[in-house]
Amino acid sequence: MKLFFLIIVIIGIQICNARGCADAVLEVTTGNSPAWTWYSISDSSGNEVAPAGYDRFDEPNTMYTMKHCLVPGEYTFTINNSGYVIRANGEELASGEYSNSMKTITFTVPCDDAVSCDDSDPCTVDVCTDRVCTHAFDCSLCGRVDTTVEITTDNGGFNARYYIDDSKDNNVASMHKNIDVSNGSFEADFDTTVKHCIGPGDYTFRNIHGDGSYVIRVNGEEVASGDFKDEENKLFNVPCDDYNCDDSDPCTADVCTDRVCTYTPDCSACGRINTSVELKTDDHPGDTAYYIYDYSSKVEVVHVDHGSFDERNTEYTMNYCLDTSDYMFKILDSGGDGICCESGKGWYNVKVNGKSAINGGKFTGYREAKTFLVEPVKTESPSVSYAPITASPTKKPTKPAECSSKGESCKKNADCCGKRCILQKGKCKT
Ligand SMILES: [Ca+2]
Ligand SMILES: [Ca+2]
Repeated sequence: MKLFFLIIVIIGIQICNARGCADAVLEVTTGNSPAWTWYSISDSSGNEVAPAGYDRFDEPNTMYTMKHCLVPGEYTFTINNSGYVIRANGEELASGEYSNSMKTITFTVPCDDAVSCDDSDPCTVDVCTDRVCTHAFDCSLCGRVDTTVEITTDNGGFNARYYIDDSKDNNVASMHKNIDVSNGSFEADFDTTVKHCIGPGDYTFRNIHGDGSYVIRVNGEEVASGDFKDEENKLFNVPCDDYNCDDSDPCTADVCTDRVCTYTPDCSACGRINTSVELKTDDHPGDTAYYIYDYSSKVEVVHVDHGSFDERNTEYTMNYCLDTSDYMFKILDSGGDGICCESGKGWYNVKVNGKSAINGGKFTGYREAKTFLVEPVKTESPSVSYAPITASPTKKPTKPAECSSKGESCKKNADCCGKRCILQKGKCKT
């Protein structure tokens, strides 16, 4: 006679106090080989919200109780080598007898009202109907463009996935489709159309796993298509047309020309000053790094790490919009011999408003640091003589506001009777 010792173990207690979040209780009953028991819960976007890998369960024939906080919606639940019961706020949603193989099912956490259905996505209308949340896309709500992906899969369709990344490699949309194949429906094809709202710009469609094909349409117009292959990358563009170009960067001017967005750096748009770092690499570009920090507050504003440059003896230009202040520019060379001239003739030139502020490249050791001033463009009057420099309230160091007479003391490079104060000893000479 076989004796089953049923011990109840409670792990992973969470307090569900987030808005609309249900107390989901999962009871998992292990079999004779608890080491093989694992489960995973993914939301309708394919994001894993409650994973439990191997080695979590070690008692045979034991019921473990796990708590998770799940917002209303549809979930995919995969479990291996176990029996299970899923409850939300005490109501049983799904259950299954012990099975020594892997099972995948879907279950829905019900909603109470539209508020509990809020998916934080401004492009969807969130409604609770018959206790089920729906999130219908309405791209006009968020000023984005109606983009659909039509997928036709065949035998591999049980695990079709794709991702859409923007030109900065940020993922903006994705789809995972897991079909339950436990009934052996390998021959079943399925077609599906998935809708997204994405902004104008260039995108990469990456599909991973599955067979079949896809068509991407923007406002109903086909922009890309292909076969599902492992790791296929396909570029496509969402035109701007009537939609606003907006890269969320206040320091760029966003313009739609011939249905293509351009984002031109414009530091004046955000009240800052154009500062560029021009740099020519030497024979070891990976050795070079630099950063810029505010000299007074020591706050780092630019950080370009080792490995950011990969082309030898090549000129790079990096543009930044910086606030008026004194800054420290520090360049690093992990080779310890500067970027000139032992191996290649590298250099750097930091420009403020297009004019060189500091430059160099031939330094010994691992680093060189120089300070420079970022200030607004000096306003000059159309007359022949130099006008007093218009100083911003935070500009430093302060420049003399009035012209000094010949022979008087002056600061080097300051205005001095229509010329620049040129003497090292600081006397005006015109
Ligand atoms: Ca929404
Ligand atoms: Ca912008």
